[in-house]
Amino acid sequence: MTARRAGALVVAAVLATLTALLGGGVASAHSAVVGSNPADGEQIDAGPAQVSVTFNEALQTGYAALTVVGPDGNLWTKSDPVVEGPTVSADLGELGPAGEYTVAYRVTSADGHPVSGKITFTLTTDGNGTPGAAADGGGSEGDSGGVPLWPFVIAAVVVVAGGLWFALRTPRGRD
Ligand SMILES: [Cu+2]
Repeated sequence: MTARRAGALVVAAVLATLTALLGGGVASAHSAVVGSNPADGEQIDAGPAQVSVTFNEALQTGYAALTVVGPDGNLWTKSDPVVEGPTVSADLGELGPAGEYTVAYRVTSADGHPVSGKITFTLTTDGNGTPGAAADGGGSEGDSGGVPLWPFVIAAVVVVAGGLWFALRTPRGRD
């Protein structure tokens, strides 16, 4: 009887914690992307002088990253990223082989949280640009940016399962 009650309390506490964690992750006001050049999914026949991603509010200037990786696996941005107001940009210029290019960005929101993501565009005509280094050698990991949530979720699920087991294993009909 007390064992079952303790188990129920554990389940309730863990559910409350999980709700707070998930709610906090979803409801916060990170800066959001409102546009880019090239636009996501755009088909272009030549690379623009600069690649840029624009957010809904001014960004913090620290820890920005912006890379363009081509279908050849090489880095095509020609400068470090520059943050100006709501926009992060980098020099691009003439591109190389036709195909899909991936723009990966990582910036620091006005609220201090990192925001990262990817945009792709397609180059329809081969260019004569010179690529940079191979992308997978550089420091641009394809991570999701924010604090990973899944370890907390897995831990919480394990604890909930344990609490349920604890609650349900109490012999019935012996109150
Ligand atoms: Cu935030």
